[in-house]
Amino acid sequence: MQKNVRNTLMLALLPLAMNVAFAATKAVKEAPAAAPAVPTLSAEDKAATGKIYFERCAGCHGMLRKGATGKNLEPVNTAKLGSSRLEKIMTYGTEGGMVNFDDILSKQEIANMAIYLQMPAEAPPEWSLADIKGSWKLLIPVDQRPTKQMNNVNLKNVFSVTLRDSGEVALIDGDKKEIWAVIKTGYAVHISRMSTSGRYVHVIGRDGRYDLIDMWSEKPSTVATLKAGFEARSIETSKFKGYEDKYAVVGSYWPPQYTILDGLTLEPLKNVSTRGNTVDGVYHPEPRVASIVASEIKPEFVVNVKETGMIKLVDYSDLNNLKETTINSAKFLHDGGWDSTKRYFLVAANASNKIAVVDTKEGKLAALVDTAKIPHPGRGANFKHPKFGPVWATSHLGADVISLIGTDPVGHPQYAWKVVQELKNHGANSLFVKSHPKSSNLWADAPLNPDKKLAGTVSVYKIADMDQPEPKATLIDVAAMAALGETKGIQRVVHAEYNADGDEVWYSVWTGNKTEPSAIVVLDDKTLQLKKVIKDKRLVTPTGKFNVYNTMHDIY
Ligand code: DHE
Repeated sequence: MQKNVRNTLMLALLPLAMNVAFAATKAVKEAPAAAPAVPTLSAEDKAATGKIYFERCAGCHGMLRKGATGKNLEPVNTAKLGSSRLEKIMTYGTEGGMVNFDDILSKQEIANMAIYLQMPAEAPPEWSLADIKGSWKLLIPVDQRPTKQMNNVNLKNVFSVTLRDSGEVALIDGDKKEIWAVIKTGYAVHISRMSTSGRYVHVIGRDGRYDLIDMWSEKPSTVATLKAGFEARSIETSKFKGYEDKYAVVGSYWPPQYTILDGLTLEPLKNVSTRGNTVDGVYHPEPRVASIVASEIKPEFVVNVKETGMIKLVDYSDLNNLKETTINSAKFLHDGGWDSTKRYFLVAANASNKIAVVDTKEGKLAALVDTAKIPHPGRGANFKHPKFGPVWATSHLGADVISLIGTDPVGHPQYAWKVVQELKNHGANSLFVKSHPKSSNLWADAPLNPDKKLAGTVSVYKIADMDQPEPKATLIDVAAMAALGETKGIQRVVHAEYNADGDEVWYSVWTGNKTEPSAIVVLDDKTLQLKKVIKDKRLVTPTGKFNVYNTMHDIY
C-alpha cells in the first residue's frame, strides 16, 4: 500500500522534477545588468524555453548541447552566430537536415530559443536503478491476466501508431482499418516493439515512460509501467530461443544508460551506464543509447551508443555476470536494421555519413561504409536487387539519394558492404525507406523537406527496374490523397509500414500540430492506388506505425 502510494507520487512528480531542472534558474539570480553582451532570459521564459528545448531540440543536439545528429549548440559556437542568425536557422531550417520550426513555434518562442542557446547548458538530474524501481508499477500481475485471447481481433495485423503530441498510442485493427483502442502513454512515444509472442506491445515515451500493453484482454490494457529516465527513444524484447518474452531492454538518452527489465512485469533488473570514451578517445558525459535490436541467433541485445560510436553486444543470459562485447565503429550512431539473414546489423553513424555493419555471429565490425550526407534508414529495407543480389537500403536527411548496400558476402562478395547503387529520391530530408519480402517495390519519404509538396510526396521504385542506369520512381502525392484541406502546419507524409500480408503500405500524414487534422493513408502496394484514408478525431499527430507481425519478425 505504502509502496503504491509512493510510486504513484513518484510518477506524478517526475515531470515536475524535469521542469524543476529547467526552471532551476527560478532560484538563481539573473545575469547582472552590467554584462549586456551576454543575452539572457527571465526565469519564467528560461523555464518555458528549456521545456521546448527538451521537447523539440534535445533529441538531435543533446541535453548538454554537445551535438550529434544536430550541431554543437554550446555558447562557444552559438554566441558566434548571434540571435539573428540563430532565429533564421530555426525559422527556415537548412538544407543540411535542420527542420524549419516556423509552423511549430511562434516568433517569440524562436527569439527566446535563440537567446537560450547562447546561455550555458544545465545538466538534468540523474536517475538510478533505485529510482527506476521506485517508479515501477505492476498494474496487473501475470497471474491475474487472461490465459487466452479474450477478443476476436486479428492481433498479427494490429498497428501500434504513435500519436505524438497527445501522449498516446492508437491500436488500429489493420483488417477493419479502424481504431481498436487509444491508450495513454508517455510524452511523444517514440517507438513500439512487440514481445516475441506477439501478445504484448512495448511502448516508450520521449520522457522515458515505458508502458507494457496486453492485447489478450477484451480491450487492450496497460499491465505495467515505469520511468526509465528523463529522455528515451529505444526499447526491445529478448528473441533468442528459450528467452521469448523473458526480458525487455530500454535505452535512455538521459541519463545515458540502458536498463534490462523483466519482459512480463517490467521489474527493473539491471542498469548500465554508457558514459565513457568515444572512438576518438575523448571522454563524453552524455553518450546516449540510440537503436537497440535483439538477436535471434544469440541471447544478445545490440545496443548502439550514439556519441561514443561504440556498439555493445549485451549477453543477457547471466545478468549478475553481464558480458558486453564493445565494438568500435563511428560516432553518432542512430537508427538501423538487420540484413535479410538477421546475422548482420547495419546502423547509421549519421553525422559521420557512414553505415556501420556488425557481424553479430562473429561479434565483430564487418565494415564501415561511406554514404551520402546523414543517412537515416529507420530500420532500412531489404530486397533482392536484379543485378547486385541481396541489398539493404537507406535514405538520407542531408541528400536526395537512397543508397543500396550489398549484404551477401558469400553469394555476391564483390558487392558486399559497398554502396552498389544510388537512387535519386524526390527530395532530401528523408527519414524512412521500406520494403517487404512479398513486395516488388521500395518506398521512400522526405517528410522534413521544407518544400511542402516534397514533404507530402513519396517515391516508389520498382525493384525489377533497378538494373536500368537511372531507375525512375513513381511519385505519389500522399498528402493530397488525405484531402485534409489547408493547414497551418506542413502536411508531412512519414514512415511507411506494411500490413501483415505485405500487400498494403500505410503512411501517416502528420501536420506537426495537435490542433490540426491528421490522417493515415493506406495504399495498395501493387497498383499504388488509394485504398483508404483513416480519419478520426482521436488520430492526433500520428507518426510511427508498427505492424505487430512485421515488428515481431523484423520484416522491413
Ligand atoms: Fe526518431 C526511430 C531518435 C526524431 C520517428 N528515432 C528512432 C530511433 C532513434 C530515434 C534512436 C531508433 C529506435 C530503435 O530502433 O530502437 N528520433 C530520434 C531523435 O533523437 C530525433 C532525431 C529527435 C528527437 O527529439 O526525438 C528523432 N523520430 C523523430 C521525429 O521527429 C519523428 C519523425 C516523429 C516522432 O514520432 O517523433 C521520429 N523515429 C521515428 C520512428 C522511428 C524512429 C517512426 C521508428 C522507425 C522504425 O521503423 O523502426
